[in-house]
Amino acid sequence: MAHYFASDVHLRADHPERDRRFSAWVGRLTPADHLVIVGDLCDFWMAARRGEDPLTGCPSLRALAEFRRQGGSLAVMAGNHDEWLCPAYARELGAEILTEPQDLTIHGLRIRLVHGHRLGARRLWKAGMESRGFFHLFGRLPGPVARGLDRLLTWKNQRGLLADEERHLRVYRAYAAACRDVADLVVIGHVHRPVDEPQCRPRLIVLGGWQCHSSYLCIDLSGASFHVDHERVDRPDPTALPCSPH
Ligand SMILES: [Mn+2]
Repeated sequence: MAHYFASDVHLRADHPERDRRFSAWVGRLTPADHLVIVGDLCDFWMAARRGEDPLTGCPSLRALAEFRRQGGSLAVMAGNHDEWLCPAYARELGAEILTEPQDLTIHGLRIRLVHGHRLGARRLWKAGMESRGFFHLFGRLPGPVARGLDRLLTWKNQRGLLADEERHLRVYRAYAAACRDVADLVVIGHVHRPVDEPQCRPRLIVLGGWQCHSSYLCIDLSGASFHVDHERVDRPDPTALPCSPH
């Protein structure tokens, strides 16, 4: 029995390799395991445009529902991409929805969980995209317009990616340091570059996105171990750069 944490899978129908890889990983969990998704399980594009019927055609969501049906424990925290999909996660997947910040103690290890987009590093225009109004508007746009907007946002995110990641990581490190009285381990998502800083107190782990690797945290009786697996990415998304935007 183990506790697993992953985030930023960014499931979307036009990236089936990522979907297959994550669903295979979920399929290897046992019914005695616990899984926490720390935000952005689904990408905004899918969340906005398939909100009423999220399970159809998505192997990863079906795998999560099956994991839950067999007795596995599933909890999901909202990210900036999928906040409006949380009622569907609860209804369709049987997931417990976690609010942030979330504090857990597992085998004596005190853990602070947040997705990371609300810690103060994101740009104001991105915060505007998290509103329910924008979500519904995007969901009603004609397909070609939505895809064009999606490509524009991806391009804009990629342009400033390294600086953006560094800005977030500075904020994350300060946040983790401020949690030292309440946590031994601070686990954050949103930034897609996986980071583990075991020398820090508390230890900071950025779970990393699933665009071009599989990464997750496992906590069991032997402690906390962070896994980043590049080898299972047999066919990376052709559009993915070393790390993709959050
Ligand atoms: Mn995010």
